[in-house]
Amino acid sequence: MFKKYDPLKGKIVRIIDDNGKLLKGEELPEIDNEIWVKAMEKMLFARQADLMAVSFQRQGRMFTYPPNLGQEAIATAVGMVNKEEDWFVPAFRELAGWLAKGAQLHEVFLYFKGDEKGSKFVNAPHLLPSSVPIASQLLHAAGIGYSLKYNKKPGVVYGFVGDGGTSEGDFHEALNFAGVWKAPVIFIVQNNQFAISVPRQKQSAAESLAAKGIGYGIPALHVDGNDIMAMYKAVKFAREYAEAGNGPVLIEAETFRMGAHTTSDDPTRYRTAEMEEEWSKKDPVKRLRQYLVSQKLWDEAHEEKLVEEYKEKVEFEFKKAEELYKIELNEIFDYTFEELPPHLLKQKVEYENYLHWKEGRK
Ligand SMILES: Cc1ncc(C[n+]2csc(CCOP(=O)(O)OP(=O)(O)O)c2C)c(N)n1
Repeated sequence: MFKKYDPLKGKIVRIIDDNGKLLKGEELPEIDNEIWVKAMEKMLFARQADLMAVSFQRQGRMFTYPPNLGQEAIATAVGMVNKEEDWFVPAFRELAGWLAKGAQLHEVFLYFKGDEKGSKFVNAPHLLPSSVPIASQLLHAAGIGYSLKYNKKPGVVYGFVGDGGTSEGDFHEALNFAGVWKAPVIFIVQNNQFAISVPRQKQSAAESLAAKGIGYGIPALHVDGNDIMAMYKAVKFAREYAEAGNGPVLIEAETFRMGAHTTSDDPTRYRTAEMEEEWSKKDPVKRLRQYLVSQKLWDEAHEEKLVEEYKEKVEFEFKKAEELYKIELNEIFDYTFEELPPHLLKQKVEYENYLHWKEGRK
């Protein structure tokens, strides 16, 4: 596969076109069509949860949130390939993957409400919390991979990063370490064309981000990240390669963030409506939908019914997060200093007084 799709020769892994049709010279992965139906359901659920997360934030019920809209195929494909013993090391824009790994949606909401309990993932022991310091998570991914190898344990690690993250020192250190030690890590670069407002062309002079892997002796694939079949094929291949003891793989998944960077960002200030329009034709959900419709496995009425069910489920999970969201005043002050310095003690007393005053007004 590395030969057929050599990124240094400008090759990109792509199986279906923008209308969900099999491309000439390509073959569908050998899996039952029903599995694509399941994948479609997973992508749709993640999309619904994501859209509603943005609206909860707009209602003032949650803090800053990074929308996944348009990127769902990548983490969904990883979820399809994932095995229980594998480790998932996220950045912060891989909701479908966290859910595939066993995260409960209310935990995700709790995290974005600022409650640390949301990072515990009680049913997902091999899922790390979101990582906001860009690319720092990849060092953890490399370390976990090395540990699996050293302790002769099964499984691989999926380490996520964005295009901007590939300019960070941590990215290079992690790749160097994983390459030298042949750690079973699959580095997944979600190239969504922008790092906040910085476009991909200004991010790096490298012809592809996949090429950065090759620089470290890590074989790489450049994949159409909006083609779930291509992503599935690439991740499955990479998993087998890494698990067989051959070392890491880097996958550059070419995609587009259709929403804002976060709910605090306004993308109209740095990208054009034409660009958004162009990429909307490549929407991963649309493409799989078109494939499934052509196979008579999907129709509009079924999708509408599912979306209604998903809306209720997301609402239920969000209410659960709201009920669980209880932060005691002490928790804000307790964990940094053994003894609270006077200026913080003053703030704490002031805030306690404010809370008493507020209580008295009820
Ligand atoms: C070390 C570090 N520097 C800067 C930031 C501020 N920051 C948050 S997101 C972001 C851009 C990340 O872009 P990219 O890696 O392409 O991922 P994307 O957000 O597009 O998924 C930056 C610079 C940060 N969180 N951490």
